[in-house]
Amino acid sequence: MNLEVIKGDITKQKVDAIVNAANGSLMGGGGVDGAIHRAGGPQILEECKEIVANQGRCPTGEAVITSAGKMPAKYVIHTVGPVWHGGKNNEEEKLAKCYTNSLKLAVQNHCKTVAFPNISTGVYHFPKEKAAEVAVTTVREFVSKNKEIEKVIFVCFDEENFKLIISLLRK
Ligand code: AR6
Repeated sequence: MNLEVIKGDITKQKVDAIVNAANGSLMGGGGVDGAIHRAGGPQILEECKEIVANQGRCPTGEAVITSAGKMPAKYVIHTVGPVWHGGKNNEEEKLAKCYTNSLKLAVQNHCKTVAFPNISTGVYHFPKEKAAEVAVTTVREFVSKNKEIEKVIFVCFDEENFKLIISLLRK
């Protein structure tokens, strides 16, 4: 099985790339974004500033890559999840794009192991059950077609997401 789930802190993962649930400014924030910038140190923000200077804000569903500073991972892939507005604004499609575009960037940078947080399920209020379905379905489809990715770990910070992802991975 190349899909795994753990309960824990994504900043501690020894993988090629960890994914950050960022916002379009790429200037940091709370939640997992804050934890990643704190653990990685100022280098990550410097690289984000350079990206914004070159290409502007990161649109929802897209992803960019920086180094991981002081964390054990090699890279941070910053993706911008959709804010939940009731489900009629293509939120599911946008969330799926976060997973696909992050994995595409991982492949382009020769990453074999990738860890994801539960994108959009914090302050962006995406319903956790729907978000877990999108995450598992999208990642499963991608890894079945892209053999370069050897392992994807869903790193859940809360019990509810952990249980949802486990039950979907068992199916
Ligand atoms: N490791 C893994 N998961 C974590 C960690 C951690 N250290 N800390 C929190 N989570 P959120 P969003 C989980 O709010 O909803 C930021 O301010 C958390 O339990 O971090 O995509 C950005 O700058 C939740 O399940 O991200 C944006 O403005 C999940 O990470 C905005 O929040 C996502 O929660 C993005 O909102």
